[in-house]
Amino acid sequence: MHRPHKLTILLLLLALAAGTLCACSPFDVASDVAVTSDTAEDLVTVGFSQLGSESAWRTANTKSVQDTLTTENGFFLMYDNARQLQDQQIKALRSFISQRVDAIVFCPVAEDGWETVLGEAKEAGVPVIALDRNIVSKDQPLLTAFLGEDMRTEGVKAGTWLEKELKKQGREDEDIQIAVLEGTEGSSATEGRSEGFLAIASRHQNWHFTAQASGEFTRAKGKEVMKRFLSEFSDIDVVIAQNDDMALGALEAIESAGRLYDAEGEKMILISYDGCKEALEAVTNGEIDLDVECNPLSGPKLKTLIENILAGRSYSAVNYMPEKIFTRENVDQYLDSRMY
Ligand code: GYE
Repeated sequence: MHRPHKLTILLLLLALAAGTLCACSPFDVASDVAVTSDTAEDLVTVGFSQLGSESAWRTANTKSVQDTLTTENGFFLMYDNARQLQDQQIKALRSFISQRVDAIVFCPVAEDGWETVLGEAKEAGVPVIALDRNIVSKDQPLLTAFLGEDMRTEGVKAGTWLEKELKKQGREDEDIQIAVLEGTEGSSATEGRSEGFLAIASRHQNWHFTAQASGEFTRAKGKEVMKRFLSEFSDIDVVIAQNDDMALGALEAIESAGRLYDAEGEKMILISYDGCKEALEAVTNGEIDLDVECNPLSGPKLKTLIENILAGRSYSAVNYMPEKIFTRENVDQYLDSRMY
């Protein structure tokens, strides 16, 4: 592997050991490991640009990568948190390229806008993996590989479940008012889930999208937007929150407005995505009716993918994480072992 970046690692590690590393360094590096020049030579350097820390899901995803790409496993991980700013992600990617890392991993905050920087990575011969979210299809050839979740299929699962649930309740011909708390605008998570759900909704003339707004994948914003929906619309049958944090925020707003049940005692149907522990508890309680899993534990698959790419072994360019759905019927068997 290229000498200059190994030298960079070595200098970073020596600086850490001497306690002289500048606190304004853009990257977090593990500080509790003693690495000698010999081992530094053997480590695979990976630049990881995480898009932010907006949700429990995101925290679990970051942890999975950090717990897997460790020095014990042969990696030197450079981590940057972009705090939802695409410009910051682009800056981090450029920095990784100039440090000649062996591979770049990034979770794209938005689908579009990567063409130039990915072209630079290609030019420099640095393989790039998009993790979790994807980028627009025209730019996908600039990626070495994608490893993430099938957001469109997640949306289809939500729509299909709602179809069955309404039938079960004998409401398949009723007018159904749906409120949607969308995620980050322009992200593949938002686009894919909306598109997948819409594919099913388009079969039902009686499903109406009463309210739709972004809750930015955060609990606080989910609560705020739901509060507004409740004050503007007296009749909401179904709430779809495109992640658990927004669902939990929305639930707080719904419960404090006393609107979980309507005058006829009919429960508002709540659908969420992710499957984090706190939301699964709300599934057990019967507050959330469906949670479509989005699997953040991609670290181990990512490790294998990077190893295959760098060793010149065959690998698949598109890789999806396995995902389930959770309802009151099956949630108990998963709750105890849920780590996030
Ligand atoms: O659902 C949400 C997160 O991109 C799949 O982003 C991910 C989404 C996830 O912040 O909680």
